[in-house]
Amino acid sequence: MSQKYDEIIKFIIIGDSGTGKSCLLQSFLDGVFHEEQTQTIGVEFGAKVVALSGKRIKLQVWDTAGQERYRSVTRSYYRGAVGVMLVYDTSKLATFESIPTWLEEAKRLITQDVAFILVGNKSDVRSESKVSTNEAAAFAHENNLMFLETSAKTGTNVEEAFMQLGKRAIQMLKGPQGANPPVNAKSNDALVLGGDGSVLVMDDDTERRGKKVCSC
Ligand SMILES: Nc1nc2c(ncn2[C@@H]2O[C@H](COP(=O)(O)OP(=O)(O)O)[C@@H](O)[C@H]2O)c(=O)[nH]1
Ligand SMILES: [Mg+2]
Repeated sequence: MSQKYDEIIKFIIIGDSGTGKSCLLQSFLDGVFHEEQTQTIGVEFGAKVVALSGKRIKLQVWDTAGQERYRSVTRSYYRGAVGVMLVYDTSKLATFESIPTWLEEAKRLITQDVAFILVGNKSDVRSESKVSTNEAAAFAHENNLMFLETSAKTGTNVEEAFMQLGKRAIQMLKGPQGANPPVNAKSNDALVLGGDGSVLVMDDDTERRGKKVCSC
């Protein structure tokens, strides 16, 4: 079923395998955490219509669907993205140390303006080797990224992370003087507008694909 919306924008989620990317997407879409997710429930991407800047914005969020395990996230995955969620696991330092590489890769492959949010997921996990919040915040500040710690398990800050990224992306698309607004997509599910003006063609069947991507 397609919901009515004014504009549609593409987000992508990147970061090391096991950081909770698929769970974050699932939690955002459904508002629940699937601890024992079966192999068929995961999605490669999902969409949700949200109210932002007085408009109904369809956030179409792409999940790497396991490609990230082999560091083989394709160029087409990045194409047209106006928002990037960079995810690390707050209880695993190595996943935070990978963030600069993911950021460079995204900047290299996305040629248009794009908004970034750094997300430290699994904030519910108590760990002695927890990634320092201050250090992550400092990295985010230096690199002009927004930053939030989330838990896909409890739902803490999940909605906020997507909404903040949405707000920043919309502001960016509109430009400082409201110039360069995204073309209205009306209620046509077949178009995804990229920040570079590219149009990706979708059909309703691809709206939510049932492949194994989340083991949460
Ligand atoms: N405690 C906790 N576990 C999580 C959270 N998010 C994901 N997980 C678990 O982390 C594992 C990897 O999650 P998944 O979404 O498949 O990671 P992905 O490889 O980045 O897509 C699964 O076992 C999840 O149950 C979270 O916020 N808290
Ligand atoms: Mg996944």
